[in-house]
Amino acid sequence: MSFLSRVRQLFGGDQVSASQSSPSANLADMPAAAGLAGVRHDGGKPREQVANWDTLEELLIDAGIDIDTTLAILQEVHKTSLLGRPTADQVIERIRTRLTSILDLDTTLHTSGNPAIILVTGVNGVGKTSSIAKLANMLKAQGLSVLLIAADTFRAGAVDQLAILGDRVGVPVMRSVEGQDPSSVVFNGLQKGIADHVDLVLIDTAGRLENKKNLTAELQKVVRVIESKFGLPLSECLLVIDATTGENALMQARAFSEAVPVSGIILTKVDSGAKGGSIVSIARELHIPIKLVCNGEGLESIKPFDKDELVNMMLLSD
Ligand SMILES: Nc1nc2c(ncn2[C@@H]2O[C@H](COP(=O)(O)OP(=O)(O)O)[C@@H](O)[C@H]2O)c(=O)[nH]1
Ligand SMILES: [Mg+2]
Repeated sequence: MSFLSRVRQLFGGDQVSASQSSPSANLADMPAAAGLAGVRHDGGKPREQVANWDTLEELLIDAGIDIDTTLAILQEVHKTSLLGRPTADQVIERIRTRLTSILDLDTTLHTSGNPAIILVTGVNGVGKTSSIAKLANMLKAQGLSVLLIAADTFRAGAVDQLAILGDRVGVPVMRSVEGQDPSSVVFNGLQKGIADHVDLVLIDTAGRLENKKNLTAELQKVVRVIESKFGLPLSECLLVIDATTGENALMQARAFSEAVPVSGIILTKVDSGAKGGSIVSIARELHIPIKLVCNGEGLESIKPFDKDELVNMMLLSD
């Protein structure tokens, strides 16, 4: 059932008050969440209505939004609802407005440079390598010449995977061997990219966050090589987040943005039915915009981020 339908159940339609409409009278038996104690002004309100706010809190958390962000959203929604009982549509509109404003960040993808350099990071399995192929395909269709650099030298098969995808897209790949220092692959790749006058270089990296210290050092060395050996700025440092990841996504975003200057997010697997609410937490806490969204396995399944579409996905999808 969608978020909207659940809220309709809780708060009723336009004309109906919360206590009359709620089919789940036993909601009143639910314990009030301690966390909202400082937020609520429940004095004199029916217990069911209090419970409705608790359930609303659970719905937001179920959608992947962290507790702090959930409380901040509810605080605002609740504040503006003190006069009279809000209807479901009013509650949804307030949540929609709040989510949209949190996601309202600059989503421009920077693709110009000499060459433009886009570093792609993220933990294993989130979709870095496939997103790079999709992005290369998209940028090639825009008339840009692209070189891929296979700097995930940690995982066996990672280089072959990128090479196969590069072939499919029709763009060259700077290969590496397993265990090679990623920054040396990037060095070789950039030399080739500059010599060949490519417009844009996309760099694939390893993502074993469980060995955070090494990964951080490795990524920082890659950035140093680009900036100091070539005097080139990073056009983008994109972090790939899997929409099916819950609260852990915020931890991933914190860890990577401590290591490298993350400029945007590629949100993958939105076709999986996940609500992707974790992205709201990331936007609110770290102000990192989503720049691209992937919704399938095909090369074409990448598109620029649209905040209204994502908010609809969170509120309207089952
Ligand atoms: N359904 C779906 N699958 C995806 C999407 N993006 C990546 N995948 C799949 O996720 C798996 C891991 O992707 P990969 O690019 O190898 O992740 P990496 O380890 O971060 O490089 C692969 O099976 C991809 O096909 C997406 O947007 N939708
Ligand atoms: Mg990969």
